Formats: sequence, structure tokens, C-alpha cells
Amino acid sequence: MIDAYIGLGSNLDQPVQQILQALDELDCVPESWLVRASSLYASAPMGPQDQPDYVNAVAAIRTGLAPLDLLDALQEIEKCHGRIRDRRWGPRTLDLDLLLYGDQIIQDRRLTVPHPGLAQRAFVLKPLEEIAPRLRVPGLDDIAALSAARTDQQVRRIE
Ligand code: A4P
Ligand code: MG
Repeated sequence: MIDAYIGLGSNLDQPVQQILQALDELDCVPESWLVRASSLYASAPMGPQDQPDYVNAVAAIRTGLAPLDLLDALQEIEKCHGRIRDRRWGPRTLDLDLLLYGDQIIQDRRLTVPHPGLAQRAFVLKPLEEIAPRLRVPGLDDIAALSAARTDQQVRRIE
């Protein structure tokens, strides 16, 4: 079994509900269960500004699925949330990113792990720091150090 970390994001159709439902669905992925879930966080959109603010969270799951099978399962969940792939960085009902898969480095046509945006994005680092502060990103630093370098980006914990 491998510990994997999933980034969740939504900014359409009741984002808080989208994220809470997706956390339940992660617990239903085959050969997998939810180990921890962060609080929910709100932030302004990265990329095009003509879209609503985002709600983000990070989940830790324990899984027996191979990385590409896990990606398939995540995309299946996105599809069930009515995700329509439109423009890059555009608004979405649900985005699930595979942030980390154990300590593996993966360079596949369909899958890059660690997720390439991880170290730049406070909306990923903050929730990840909440549930796994001492976790190391392969090839980089530990989460707390990466997060401390991104305090310029405003991310608000939702109560
Ligand atoms: N793919 C490769 N590696 C991965 C991975 N580690 N996890 C491939 C998931 N997918 C991965 O993804 C495109 C392709 O990436 C997939 O088919 C998969 O094979 P996508 O979700 O269709 O494309 P996207 O999400 O529109 O593009 P991208 O670059 O992944 O966008 P991001 O990085 O997900 O950013 N602002 C705030 N505040 N919060 C947000 O959550 N999110 C985005 C989207 C923009 N601005 C945001 C937020
Ligand atoms: Mg994505």
C-alpha cells in the first residue's frame, strides 16, 4: 500500500459541497481509503481572473492502485461532477490532482508526479502542511519549508 496525496479544487456549482462530496468519493476508490482530509481553504484564482474564487483541500489516501489506475479513478470522479474540460486554468466544478504518490517520481505522458505546480501554489501547500507538515517532496524540501516560501499568496481557511 502507498500513501498518496490528492489536491481538490472547485470554483463552480457550490464549491464547498463539491469538495465534501469528492472526499467521500475518494474513500470509495477501489483498493483505497481516505486517511486524512485537510480543512477547506478559499483563495483568488490563479490564472484568468474572470472566474470565481476557489475552494481547495488536500486528502491523504492509502491505496493499492498503480499510479495510472489511480489517475483513471480520479478522472472518473471528476466526470461524475460534471467536469467539462474547457480552457486551461478555467473554472471547474471539480479538479483532482495527484500531488504525491509515495516517494515516487513519475514522468508519463499522462501523469507527472510530484505534481509540477505543487511547490508554487499556496492553495496546495497550506492544506498539505496542515495534514503532513514533515512530509518531504522527492527532489525538493519538506512541506513546511515550501509553504513558508509562499506566504505572499493569500489563502483563507474556511471555518
Ligand atoms: N496530468 C499530468 N500529471 C497529473 C497529475 N499529477 N494529476 C494530466 C492530475 N493530472 C495530471 O489535466 C490535464 C491533464 O493533466 C490530465 O488529463 C492528466 O493526464 P486537467 O485537470 O484536465 O487540466 P487542467 O486542470 O485544466 O490544467 P492544469 O494545468 O492541471 O490546471 P491545474 O494546475 O489543475 O490548475 N486557482 C486557485 N486558487 N485554486 C485552484 O485550485 N486551479 C487551477 C487549475 C487554476 N487556478 C486555480 C486552481
Ligand atoms: Mg488538474
